[in-house]
Amino acid sequence: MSAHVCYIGLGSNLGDSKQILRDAVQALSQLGQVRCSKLYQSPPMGPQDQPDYLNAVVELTTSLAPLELLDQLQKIEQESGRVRLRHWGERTLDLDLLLYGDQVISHPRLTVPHVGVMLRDFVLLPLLDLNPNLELQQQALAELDVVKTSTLTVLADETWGAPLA
Ligand code: PH2
Ligand code: MG
Ligand code: MG
Repeated sequence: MSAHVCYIGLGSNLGDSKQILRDAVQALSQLGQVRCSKLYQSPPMGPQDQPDYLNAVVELTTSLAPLELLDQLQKIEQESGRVRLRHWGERTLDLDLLLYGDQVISHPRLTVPHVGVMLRDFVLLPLLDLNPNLELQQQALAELDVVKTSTLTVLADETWGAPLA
């Protein structure tokens, strides 16, 4: 079965977010080969009366089909004890399938590329850590204004997700 290079957005702003994201990287590594972006702190998009988020992106090379992968992502979210209090509000773990190879998917359960990819600095900066030349709809992501003007805080380099020795 052929492998696909996918990108998954990770976010958390409830609980021990760094440990929750680290555990998520370990769980994702059971699904294929992983590479981690840097770890970022970002102000909340949506309701402002919620804590800052930790955000990162994982590159996953997997032979799972898109909906199989989505099932696994939702399972990891649930197993992390996911709590989601309101739309665009605080949550313990959010795993978003951002890109699946260069496929365009429009399905009741899954839209790929993810609607937020071109718009959100907390997705774009970590994506560019992993693939600085990434293009979407013939647009180099590194050239987007939202990237050039971003003020996200880098909390840790690419080694943050590696298992502790
Ligand atoms: N996720 C949300 C809502 N708002 N804000 C930031 N900075 N990062 C997120 O991952 C995020 C958010 C719901 O998924
Ligand atoms: Mg999300
Ligand atoms: Mg989500």
